[in-house]
Amino acid sequence: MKIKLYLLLFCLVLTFQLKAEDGSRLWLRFQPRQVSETPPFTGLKNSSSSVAAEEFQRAWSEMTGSPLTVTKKVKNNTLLLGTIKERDIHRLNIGSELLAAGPEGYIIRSVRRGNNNITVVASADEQGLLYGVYHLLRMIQTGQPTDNLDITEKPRYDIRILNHWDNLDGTVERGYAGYSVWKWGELPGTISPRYQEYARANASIGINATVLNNVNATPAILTEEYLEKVKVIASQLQPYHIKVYLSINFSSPAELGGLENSDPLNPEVQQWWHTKVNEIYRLIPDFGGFLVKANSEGLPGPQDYGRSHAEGANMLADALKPHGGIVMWRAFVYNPSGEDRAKQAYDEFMPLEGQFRENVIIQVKNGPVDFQPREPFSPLFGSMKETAVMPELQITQEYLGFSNHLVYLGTQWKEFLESDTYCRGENSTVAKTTDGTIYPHPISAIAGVANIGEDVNWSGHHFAQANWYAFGRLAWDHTLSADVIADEWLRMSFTQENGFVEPVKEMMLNSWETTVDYMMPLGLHHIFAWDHHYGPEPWCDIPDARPDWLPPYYHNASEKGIGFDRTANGSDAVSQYCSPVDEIYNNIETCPEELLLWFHHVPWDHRMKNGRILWDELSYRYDAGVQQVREFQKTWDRMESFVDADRFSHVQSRLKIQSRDAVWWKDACLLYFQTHSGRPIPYAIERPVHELEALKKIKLDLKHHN
Ligand code: GCW
Repeated sequence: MKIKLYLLLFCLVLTFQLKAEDGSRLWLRFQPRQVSETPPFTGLKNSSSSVAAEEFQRAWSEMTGSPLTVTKKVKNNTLLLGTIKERDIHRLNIGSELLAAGPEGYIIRSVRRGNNNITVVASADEQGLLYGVYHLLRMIQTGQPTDNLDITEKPRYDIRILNHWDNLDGTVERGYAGYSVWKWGELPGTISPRYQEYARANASIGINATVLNNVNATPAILTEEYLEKVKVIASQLQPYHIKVYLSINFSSPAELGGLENSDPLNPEVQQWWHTKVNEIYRLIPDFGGFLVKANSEGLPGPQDYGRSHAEGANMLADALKPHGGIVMWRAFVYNPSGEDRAKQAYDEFMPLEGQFRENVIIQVKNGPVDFQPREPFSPLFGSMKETAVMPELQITQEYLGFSNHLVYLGTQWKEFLESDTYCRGENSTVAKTTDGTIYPHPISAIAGVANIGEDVNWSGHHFAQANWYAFGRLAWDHTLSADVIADEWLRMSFTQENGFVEPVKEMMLNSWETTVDYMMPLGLHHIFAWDHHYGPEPWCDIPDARPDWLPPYYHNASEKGIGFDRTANGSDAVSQYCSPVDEIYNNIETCPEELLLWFHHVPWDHRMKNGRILWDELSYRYDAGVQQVREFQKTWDRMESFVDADRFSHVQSRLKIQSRDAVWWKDACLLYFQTHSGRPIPYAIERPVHELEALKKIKLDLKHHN
């Protein structure tokens, strides 16, 4: 008897612990345990969108094991889904509120009708209804009460868009989750079930647009053959209100159309684009528009013909305008000109402000250089007023340990979005200067470079899913805290047990600063290994290479000190910021220490605020990063009983890599910079375990991951 009981218990424990999870469902896991004893709903009355109703019903049956049937009459605990036209919703007197919330906004309200409690999810349009349903589901999934609701929501940015850097041969530039999700070879005939899964996941976090192909675009994407394929993907995403955009190659008229050139002022070129755009809209009536990387890193652009970025962008905008399409024109431009790379985008684009058409939006990376572990915000934010500007964030971890390191980016993005540009006085945050609050423009948008690939778990590292999730949530509402978003994601993706959520959330919230510490503390930047951007190579010096692609350009280490002098005495990049930000950065006493070596060349014995000299502080920071990753390992190992075995060991083994890499970074940087500082590594911290010469020999062949 006893043995049987043990066996039974053993089996129960086993089934609970070993239920394998591969991460493929992302945060859309509707756990049976998450529904309270009395189900809040007994029926669903649906007045319009079938997708919203289907999504709710699907989740409901996963949670309860029984279907939520559509009822004709509103009874107790009915969920009522409807757009503004629905008579029932009209009677609730929420028509004007719904109109104010716009087509993507929604209201969720608990109301009493006679003896019945009903929950209403209402919107002016079907899109909002779908978002409202996901909101309600999220509340159920995260264990929040749903019996007394009064919620009104609408998105902060109009366009919330993913940028895929996916090539037509199936590789993904800077992608670390396998090959592309887009199966160009199989399309248009074969439709991967993943397209719909992708659409659901994005819609559930409010993402409403996607650029399918790499900004390093080939003209081939605009051939009839490829447009037919794009059409099929678009049709899969459309029910979830996700618009498709394409990256274009500026030389397409010459390369594809056989024209003499691709000069934007050439009438034949203009005509070519008009015809091409008409062709696209015939196939895909809700097509969004173009994303353009031009005259950047060797790609063609209007400057090849002596024309400006504005002339190039406007030509495309004119072709798209009759269809309601837009141009997202990237400001990521820099040349080996002798001018500080960090200044070049601003120098190039500020003189053009106001010259762009209304359906052009300038897409600006968060920082002035290139998605470094930490950068100040780009000075184009706040300064550019006449032309709409949209932030570009990098979800894929090109410079943050690929899919090996656990780095939650919600904290990084919040720091950026809340940075105060002061361009319209205090509280002109990056978020407010781009979401339409301070500078109203016909469109507002925010982009994230996707970390999605064909890996079963979509993003390579299970925790990298949190960055996809966080991007969507912040694009919807940038006032949400990084903490709240991490909390939601953990509860939906793993479990609601606080014993798990609290320590793991703390780990997530610390993870970005930790990575900055072991990679590039105190404002150091771009000291990565040549080309692949994974490991450290601060010594890297390749003869004939562009100096602005080499680490010494950025760290300037010598026996005198370290850092890039961007003050008024140096490159004067500080002057691109509005007052008083320019003065704050310019002055070594007021410059935030987190950005010290970004803006200043600092002597090794400079006194930091905590009393340490710079060299010692740098050493302590690197070491703190290493120690912190070890803490993450301890935290995670304690979580074993809360997590299925597959995901547990996956994350555990990646934390081991992260831990080893952190030591690698620390040793490489400290041993190398020590050759300049000539000072001992403070004796209180852990000693290096590598030889500098051995580290210099490491050459990773990571080309295929790019
Ligand atoms: O950071 C650099 C990347 C390139 C990328 C480029 C860009 C798509 O290393 O891989 O190209 O930025 O953003 O255009």
